[in-house]
Amino acid sequence: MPIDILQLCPLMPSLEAELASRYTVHRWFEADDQPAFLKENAANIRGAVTGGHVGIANALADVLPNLEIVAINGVGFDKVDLERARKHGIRVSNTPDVLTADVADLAIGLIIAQARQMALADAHVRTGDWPKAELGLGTRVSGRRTGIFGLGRIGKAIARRLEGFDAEIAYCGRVRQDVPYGYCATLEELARNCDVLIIAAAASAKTYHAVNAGVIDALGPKGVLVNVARGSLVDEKALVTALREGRLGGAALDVFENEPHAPEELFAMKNVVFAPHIGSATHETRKAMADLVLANLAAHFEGETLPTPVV
Ligand code: 8YV
Repeated sequence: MPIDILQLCPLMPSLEAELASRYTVHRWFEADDQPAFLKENAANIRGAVTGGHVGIANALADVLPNLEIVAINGVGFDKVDLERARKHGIRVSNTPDVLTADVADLAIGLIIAQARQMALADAHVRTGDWPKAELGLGTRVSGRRTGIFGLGRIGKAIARRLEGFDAEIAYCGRVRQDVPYGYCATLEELARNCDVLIIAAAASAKTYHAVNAGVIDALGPKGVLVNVARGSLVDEKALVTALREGRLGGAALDVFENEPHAPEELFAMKNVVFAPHIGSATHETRKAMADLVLANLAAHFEGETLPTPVV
């Protein structure tokens, strides 16, 4: 008997094809009549595949009585209620490590793009403005004081890359670590002591809106906020207000509170750089993530230990 899997969001075509060859896949995000779908299929669903930014709502998990595993195609598990999963004996897996380098690369790319006005520079050439006027000056990246909030796998990979830019590196995290970087006990202290603040911490109830108006003001009118973690870590309203009032120097954002929507108030600001949540979006990494999703599902249904378990 093929195993029924619920797919909660679009996935890379090759992963979708592989899933379809191994399981009976139900595409939840395309179900027109969800109540009717559940009536017919809910009892058969034994696995769910979802994105890190999508997770699974408790309201849905509650009506899947035979759900055994939630395989997340991403490292973040903030959209899955782990307590509930533990209570109901549901396994949860994610895709750590394989995306670390890409997310760290993007953080560095965003820092440079914001400081050296890469998007404006590109447009300056394409639109034919170059012969008419010079592009204004940017800001030096090398040697800048850089703060990292969250010195986990991704935070450390960002720090290693920043070493190559002779950056003065400090961090703030759950614990002080044995690393050659400055430690700040609070995020506000970190913000006060850096020019670029990179958010690389996991999203949780504890880190919700960790970057608030106080932190933004501590970063100040010359400071730049870079977020490659989750939108929920930043109070986006406070960020928009600070940028509008010139109380913050700039921002480079890959993640937002209400994806796929970024705050429109920022669209015209030249000191803001955007990316549409592409931290892990390379062929190489998405393939490695897909392999892990498949390996976790296969291990579970064969009664083996999960390669990358969260629960
Ligand atoms: C992806 C992510 O955008 O790893 C995560 O937690 O948010 C990203 O890698 C997403 O999960 C792809 O499904």
